[in-house]
Amino acid sequence: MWNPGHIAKAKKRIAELVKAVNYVIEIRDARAPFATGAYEREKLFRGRKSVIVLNKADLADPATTEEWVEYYRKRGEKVVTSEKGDRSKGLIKKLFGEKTSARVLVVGMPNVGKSTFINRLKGRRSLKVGAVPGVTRGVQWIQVNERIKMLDTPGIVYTNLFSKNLIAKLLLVGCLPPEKVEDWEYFSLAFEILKGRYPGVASEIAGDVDTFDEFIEIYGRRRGMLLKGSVVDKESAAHRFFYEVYMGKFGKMSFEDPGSLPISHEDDAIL
Ligand SMILES: Nc1nc2c(ncn2[C@@H]2O[C@H](COP(=O)(O)OP(=O)(O)OP(=O)(O)O)[C@@H](O)[C@H]2O)c(=O)[nH]1
Ligand SMILES: [Mg+2]
Repeated sequence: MWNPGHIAKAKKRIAELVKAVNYVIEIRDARAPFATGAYEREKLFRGRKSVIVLNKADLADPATTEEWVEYYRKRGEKVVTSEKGDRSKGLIKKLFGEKTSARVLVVGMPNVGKSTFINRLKGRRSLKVGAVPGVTRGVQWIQVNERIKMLDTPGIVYTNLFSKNLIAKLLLVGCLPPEKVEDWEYFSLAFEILKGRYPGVASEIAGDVDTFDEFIEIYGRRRGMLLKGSVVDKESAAHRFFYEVYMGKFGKMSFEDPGSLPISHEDDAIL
């Protein structure tokens, strides 16, 4: 599975850099806040004050996001939501209140919107962002305003992605590039999760289908993704389909809710 050298390196650097900050902002995807927290949180943060940001809230089901906010608040976590179009001033107030100064480490999985979030706070695009995981490769300090400095970092994940459910959900929100998913089983599982929660997405495209194989055959043909002899290029079609899902093309969707959680990512592995 996907664990390029730069992720392992990034974790090492983060473990060092956390010593130089007094605040950690943890960016998660509002569509799957549990799955997108699958990294060594306690080990990395060393007891620093932290806040969970449920980002891309504009792509998630608003009622489910509300449930997540409550869930984390009840557990004593500070949590805020963020979405496309949020203004810098309001966000800074929500995050820091009247605090005089802060040095902040921004962490999270690949593609959850870390760099975008820092740009949003700064009020202009100073960091490179992109629609595929793995855009930020190194760490970089950004002066957000006179009193707040932020450190952008590359995306991190568990070194060992042991849970199939977890992999499927990370695929649905774009933390894992579909091209790097070697086993078709993960596409099928992700499709089951999507179809279980939003049956209309599959049926609108392909009618009444049971399996991902049947679905992608129809989807690929409708998109004209054909090889020689009019055979559907299933692999490319699958990649394109999951790209469209994570980019929010099929509307607002949430892939987890607090009521249906395993207790830990380790428990998720045996489900
Ligand atoms: N709809 C929506 N898209 C967002 C939001 N935040 C970020 N994005 C998009 O998500 C993609 C990833 O954004 P980045 O800021 O590059 O994410 P990152 O976490 O820095 O990614 P890496 O550096 O690859 O780990 C880009 O296409 C952004 O435009 C959001 O709140 N809403
Ligand atoms: Mg980035």
